[in-house]
Amino acid sequence: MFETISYETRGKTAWITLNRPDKLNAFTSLMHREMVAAIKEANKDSGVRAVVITGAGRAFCSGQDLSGSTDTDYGEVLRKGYNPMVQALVSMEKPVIAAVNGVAAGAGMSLALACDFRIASEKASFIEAFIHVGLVPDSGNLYFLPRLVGHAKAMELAVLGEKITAQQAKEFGLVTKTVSEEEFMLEVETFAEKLSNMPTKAIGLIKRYMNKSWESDLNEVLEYEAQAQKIAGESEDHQEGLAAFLDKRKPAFTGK
Ligand code: T3D
Repeated sequence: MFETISYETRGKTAWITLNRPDKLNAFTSLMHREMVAAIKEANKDSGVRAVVITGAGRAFCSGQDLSGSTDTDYGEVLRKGYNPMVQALVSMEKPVIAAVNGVAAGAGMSLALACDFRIASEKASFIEAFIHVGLVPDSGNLYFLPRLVGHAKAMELAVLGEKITAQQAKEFGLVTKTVSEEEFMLEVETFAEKLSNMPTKAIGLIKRYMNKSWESDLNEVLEYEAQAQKIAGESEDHQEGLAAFLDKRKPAFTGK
């Protein structure tokens, strides 16, 4: 179905794997289009309640393919390629995990930052590679990075472009957890399964309004919370959560 990525569902989780291992999964315009199609597919499939994005081979993603591009207007590359991908990820009201199996460089790091959670293999590393080719961080990197690590650290990473280890990324608050190479996939599967059994609607609402909160004042956020709680309060999962609490049993959420 896809040339540059693979897409499969396992249980309630959709797995999107960047699949150009000989180029360390570098982005091409086809990969942008395929990513958007895969994200939309996961979004519209009501059986999918968590999404994992990872890389084939030893890398997560090395950013823009520097070997084959004939595009000279990078603004258009971003508007047509990267930006729709980031927007599709952020607007998907399901949890998205970046399973960072290896190096995440340039726009590959941006892709990881645009996900809701990052689990890093001990072998993973992160590099704001843009500066080394005279470019600026893109694909939401300037938005997400300072929000995740704070302004000072974001400036340091973006301007100096030094590679950081998974452990450093954990210390800076970039990743949820780091896991040994041997346990990495099992840990990602377990984490995705946990998320996929949670109240998906409520997670989607948290994601929607937490993102909006960055551009809002307190009164707006208070109103967003009221709107979100009205929707969550009318969900089947809320009823199930209440019933399970009263019955002293584990809830069986369906995502509805
Ligand atoms: O349209 C636009 O350009 C604007 C948008 C820009 C967004 C961006 O992402 S700009 C930043 C682009 N990415 C980079 O600058 C990263 C370039 N790659 C590296 O710095 C290093 O490869 C890594 C730090 C990612 C990994 O280093 P290492 O030592 O583990 O591997 P390597 O030996 O450098 O790479 C292995 C192979 O992958 C090698 O090919 P070969 O020699 O075995 O045939 C290398 O050329 C290839 N490769 C790695 N990254 C890319 C790539 N090929 C094409 N594009 C790449 N980005």
